[in-house]
Amino acid sequence: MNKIDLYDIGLSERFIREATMYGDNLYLGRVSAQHKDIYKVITEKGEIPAEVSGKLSYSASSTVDYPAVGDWVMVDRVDSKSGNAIIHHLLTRKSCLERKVAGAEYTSQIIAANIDTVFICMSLNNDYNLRRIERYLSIVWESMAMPVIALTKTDLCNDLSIRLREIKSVALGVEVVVTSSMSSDGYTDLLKYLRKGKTSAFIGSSGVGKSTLINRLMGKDVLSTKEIRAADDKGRHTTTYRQLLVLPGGGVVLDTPGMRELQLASADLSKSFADIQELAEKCYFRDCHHESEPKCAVKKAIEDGILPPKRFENYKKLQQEMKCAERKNTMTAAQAEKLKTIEMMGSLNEQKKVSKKKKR
Ligand SMILES: Nc1nc2c(ncn2[C@@H]2O[C@H](COP(=O)(O)OP(=O)(O)O)[C@@H](O)[C@H]2O)c(=O)[nH]1
Ligand SMILES: [Mg+2]
Ligand SMILES: [Zn+2]
Repeated sequence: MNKIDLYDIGLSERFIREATMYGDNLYLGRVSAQHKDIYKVITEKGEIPAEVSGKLSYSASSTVDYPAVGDWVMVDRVDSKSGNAIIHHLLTRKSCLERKVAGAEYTSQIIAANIDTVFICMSLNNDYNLRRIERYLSIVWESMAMPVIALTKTDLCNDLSIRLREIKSVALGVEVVVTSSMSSDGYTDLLKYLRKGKTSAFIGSSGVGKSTLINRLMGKDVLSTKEIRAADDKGRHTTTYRQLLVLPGGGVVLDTPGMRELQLASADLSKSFADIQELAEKCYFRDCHHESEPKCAVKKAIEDGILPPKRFENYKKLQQEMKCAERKNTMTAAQAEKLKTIEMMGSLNEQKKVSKKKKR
């Protein structure tokens, strides 16, 4: 096996500096896949299976404290000759794409860590939805990665210029690329974001063509496409397997299969709705809810036809969702804290009992 240059797959000085804190007996690696408790980690000697140490697992208070795909970690070996490697430490994430797990009370899940560019994929036929773009943008801005909108299936759209104008009006200051799998150069606009050492993630509804795009970039079919068919959408999310792939032309990409609607774990509306936030500063009341307050600049903009009402409704909806998610997040932290205290008290009592017994 050739030696892998970890810089090619996203390593930077920042991680190396942090790694030196952990001494000489551990090695740097990047999580490339996860399957339940077993991870795959790319080290300088290749991709190896790994699991987290008991200590890391014990100190984790929620799922976000566990390694996720894209994470840089410290492992105890670089090859798998002697069984699974042990992941001892998780290095600080520079970006982190998070979502709320559908149906779960308050669990959020890391979709991917240390991503530079997130391609928000949307097809120009069935999946086209401006409100969804606003949602995805709010999530990606929060992640600290750079969003780029990748429109797919351009071949199935005959009013591209209208669509582009609509999208640009909701995706303020975000770059938009158009792609099609029907022409051989239909994905070349993505290439400028995919350089050696850069990591990109593809997110978007099932069936929009994420895997197809990645296969084109890889130059071969590494991902199965057409997993989900319109006619029987449900129950066909066979793969929920996320993996980092190293592109032949440099750069690392991550497919995110099997995701339904992306629910907010946290979001940053200040960039995705910069226009509304700017208007709000002109409201008469500082804490204006833009409902029935007098001299509301947001309501006025809607009346004047400057701000589309649907955009404003979506803003309110996402804001509400964010509040709920935040409430639930703080609840978890508080509960986890309480649980720890109870456990600690329990073990203290045990210790006391033991020492009392000893005295007698
Ligand atoms: N017409 C057309 N079909 C496409 C395009 N991209 C993908 N498809 C088709 O859309 C279906 C779903 O694609 P897939 O890559 O599996 O979507 P994913 O679920 O986002 O990974 C497949 O049948 C693809 O062949 C495109 O640009 N144009
Ligand atoms: Mg796919
Ligand atoms: Zn107002």
